[in-house]
Amino acid sequence: KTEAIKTGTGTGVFVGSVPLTTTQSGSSFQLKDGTRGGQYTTDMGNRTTGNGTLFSKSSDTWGNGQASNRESAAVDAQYGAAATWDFYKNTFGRSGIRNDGAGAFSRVHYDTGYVNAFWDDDCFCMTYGDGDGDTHPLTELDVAGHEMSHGVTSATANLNYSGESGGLNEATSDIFGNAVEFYANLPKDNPDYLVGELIDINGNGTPLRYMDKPSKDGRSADSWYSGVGNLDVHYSSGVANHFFYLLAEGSGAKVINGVSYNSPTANNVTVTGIGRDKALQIWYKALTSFMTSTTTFAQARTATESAATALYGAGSPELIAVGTAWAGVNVGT
Ligand code: ASN
Ligand code: ZN
Repeated sequence: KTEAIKTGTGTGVFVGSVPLTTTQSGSSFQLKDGTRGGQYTTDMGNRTTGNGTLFSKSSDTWGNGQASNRESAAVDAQYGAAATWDFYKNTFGRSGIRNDGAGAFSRVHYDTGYVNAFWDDDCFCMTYGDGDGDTHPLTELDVAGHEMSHGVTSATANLNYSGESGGLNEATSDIFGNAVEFYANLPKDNPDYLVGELIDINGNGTPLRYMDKPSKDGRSADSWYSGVGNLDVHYSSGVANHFFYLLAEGSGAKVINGVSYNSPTANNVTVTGIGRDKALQIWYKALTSFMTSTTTFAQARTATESAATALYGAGSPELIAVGTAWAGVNVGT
């Protein structure tokens, strides 16, 4: 059959109405993107094995915004993979998760009542559950960016997923996941420093994590202490999430896109932010050039200082801000 690259329209649960790059194959359309490494989305049919069935139909209009329509979560997933691709390409010049031009596929409707989403290096694929009661898919953009960034970490620093390096691994995913949300800048998913604020995983409308003050979730660390590496990696991540927020936005109270933040610091430090764009360049350079599988928070400070020196110069205000932000989370003071 003749294949052609098309532009369809989708309405996701969380992304709202968005354009999607699709494939026409003969008389049918597929949720497959020939412009970004062939990324596609499949329906797992609530199974946990196999790779599901490619979304395919006779028109190029997908989903209706309701979770009960099986295409809606697929629209979110397909858009999330595209936005993540574009974010890495246009921000860092990275071509796909492994920087080899290969696209990752996404699997939706995994299992029943599955309240998680995960990246898997082996299938080179993304998987989403439908959440509690199969009515709350985990397909928000910052989750998509978070999970696929686990693939980027695997392909680069390969931070071990336990202890302090595990916290850095998780923080890397939160940092880049939220950056994908800022990159896409969708009216229906206001960019913020909250993780998973739309998926209502707690059932009371609160986000999963807060980067300005990680302890707002009741469990995450705001700053480093001896033994922070014994926390679950989703809570020790707070140290580096908080560092990143401070570096980008600075300490104290701030309103960004209508969301109020108030970021405290350790050691009575005042941090002046250098902006999200520079903070992202520093984190990416540190991850891809200076961190290793066993990097600790103290070594992450050195890695980001090396990155800031390489990018902005010795004695640059950016380098000084990196040190101040780490001091604000009690690392290396
Ligand atoms: N959603 C989880 C995460 O990315 C999956 C896991 O436990 N790795 O952190
Ligand atoms: Zn994660």
